[in-house]
Amino acid sequence: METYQSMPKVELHAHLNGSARDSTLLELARVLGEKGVIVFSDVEHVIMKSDRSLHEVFKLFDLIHILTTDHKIITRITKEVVEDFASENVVYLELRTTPKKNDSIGMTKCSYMEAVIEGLKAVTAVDVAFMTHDMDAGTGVDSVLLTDTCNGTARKKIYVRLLLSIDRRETTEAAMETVKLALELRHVGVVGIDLSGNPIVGEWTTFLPALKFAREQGLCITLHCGEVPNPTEIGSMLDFLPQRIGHACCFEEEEWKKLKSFNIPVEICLTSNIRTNTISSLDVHHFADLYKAKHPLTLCTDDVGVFSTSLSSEYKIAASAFGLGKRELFQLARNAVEFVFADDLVKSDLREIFNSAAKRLD
Ligand code: 6MZ
Repeated sequence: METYQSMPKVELHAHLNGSARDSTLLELARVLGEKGVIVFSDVEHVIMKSDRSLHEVFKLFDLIHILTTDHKIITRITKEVVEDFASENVVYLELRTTPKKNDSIGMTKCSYMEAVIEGLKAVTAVDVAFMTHDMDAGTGVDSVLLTDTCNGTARKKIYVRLLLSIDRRETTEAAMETVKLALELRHVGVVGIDLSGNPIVGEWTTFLPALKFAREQGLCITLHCGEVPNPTEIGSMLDFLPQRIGHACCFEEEEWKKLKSFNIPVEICLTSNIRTNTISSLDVHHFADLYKAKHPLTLCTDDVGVFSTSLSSEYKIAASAFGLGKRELFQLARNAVEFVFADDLVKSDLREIFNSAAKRLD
């Protein structure tokens, strides 16, 4: 495990609220239990349950959203999630979250995102580079090296970029509002749009106008694609030519052909796919075929908290399930740099980070 922990890694598919620590969720549940808003013992059981169907996962998200409905809590969770990823040597994190509106507590999609950005600023354990002008204002490559050896103390650094998620329950107007917000927040590291949420809810055509607009305006797009069998939707999503897709579990022959011919990178979430029974076992997971075909792919966590995993664990699982060695996994992590939504300056810095790490690889 140490091998995978110490290796620099790139995380491109992590949902903010799904990555919250269990300990934080339990603490929040206890407080709401004391206030009589929820029954703590019922909630504790749901949070600690380890095996969940895809349907149960979305019920859990509804519960998590009850626990995290507060600006201060969003800030805290963001801070903790970034610290957790940085502590396992994730050098670039693309964190996605669904901006939420809640009139009863004066939360708008914009104030929700401000709370997320506060969380990025609140991180003290590591240096966080998230403003898009960090590079211009900084000293180039030196400003983002993995460690800063001034005063003899090594400080970790992590790049964070944000994706705003459109929930499949949303209307065209709500999706458009999210895209407009993303455009306003580009200077604080918002680089793209994700389409996620319960895959059996909503129609592709509802989100298409907002996604098209996002693309016209220069935002990058990643789509949750093929979490359930739905050939028509999968075909339309691939024809849209998103920069990346997540999961790609329930593809048929035709769809694999299309994916490969379009060369769209896939965000692979092994533990999530197995825990939700979207894929029956790692022996039949599409990672093996895509890897063999040299199709662009990247290992990701999806929801570290919900699925009790970490990016290092995902690497370890891939190593043992698919018989890959340390060098192959290092190369897999390194390849992910080419699929990040951040600009070329960030990419070239990340390449540098991997180049120096490669020299230390024995
Ligand atoms: C689809 C998922 C997901 O946005 O509140 N989400 N959507 N498939 C998945 N795989 C199992 N995991 C998470 O984070 C939680 C939200 O992310 C989406 C769901 O919409 C969930 O409500 P945020 O930070």
